Amino acid sequence: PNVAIIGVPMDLGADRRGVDMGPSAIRCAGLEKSLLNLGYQLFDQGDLVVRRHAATASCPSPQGVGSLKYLDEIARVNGELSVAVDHAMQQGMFPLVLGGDHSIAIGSLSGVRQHHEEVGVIWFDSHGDVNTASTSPSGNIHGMSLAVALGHGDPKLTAIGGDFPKVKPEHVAIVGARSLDPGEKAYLKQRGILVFTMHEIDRLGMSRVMEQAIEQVSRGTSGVHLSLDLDGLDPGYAPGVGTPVPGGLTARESFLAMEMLSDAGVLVSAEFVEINPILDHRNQTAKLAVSLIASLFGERIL
Ligand code: DIR
Ligand code: MN
Ligand code: MN
Ligand code: MN
Repeated sequence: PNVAIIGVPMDLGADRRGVDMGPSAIRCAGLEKSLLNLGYQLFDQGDLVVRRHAATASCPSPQGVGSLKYLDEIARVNGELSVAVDHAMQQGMFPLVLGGDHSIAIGSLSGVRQHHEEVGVIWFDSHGDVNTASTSPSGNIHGMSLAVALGHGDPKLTAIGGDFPKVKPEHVAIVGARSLDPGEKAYLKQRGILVFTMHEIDRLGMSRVMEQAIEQVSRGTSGVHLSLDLDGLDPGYAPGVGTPVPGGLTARESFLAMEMLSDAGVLVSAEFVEINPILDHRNQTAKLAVSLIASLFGERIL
């Protein structure tokens, strides 16, 4: 089993510097060693290039403007990511994408879609990321990427890798939601998307939630993509994220989710996003991400 690592130092989708250092933080936390120990062969493709003109390269960057901030560069990078994921899968490798902000799910899912006509998605996040330009309170594209994958958004984004929806609503499960904008609630209800908010996780427990989530995204699909936003975890465990939301998943619940997903044997690709090392304590969040990745790739306690 070969793993292709693709780093995407994207921060334009969150309009906040620091999350561009995510791929380095995850590598520094020992990703390679931990996957090698599990018997995988790694092909680290390095990082895609994210172009920043002088103004957005400064720190803090001046606030972007408009309802789709930095649209053109985000579209360009996601086009490249789609191709990189496509190529990795063509070579029989499992693409492991390191963010970067969550706008990169657009390219990841577009790439996976080239190999799986019906792709399931576990969207692990405190947010829904189903805003569009008209519902977004921020104009930040990282809050729109799931909607784009479902076919709703600016054509420059929805057309990446082909002008069709990359995912169907019935093949998606959101896990960990606790911060949804009004337009997102309407969007999710209208399309009947399966959302396990913190309420369901508390009532049912993560075990039953993941059973149901995996069942939903596996039915009628040939592969499942995990899109894991570290802010799905409680900020007590994952403080190094740009938009922390209290009342989140514990490390234990998150490990169980990874183990169950791994045991299901349906996963074809994954991404870990939104780690911001300059908001972190001693790279704690990236280290947690590496442990979660290890569980996802089969590491067990005994
Ligand atoms: C908010 C925040 N819903 C927005 N979204 C975030 O700006 O659209 N997603 N942080 O991960
Ligand atoms: Mn997100
Ligand atoms: Mn989030
Ligand atoms: Mn179907």
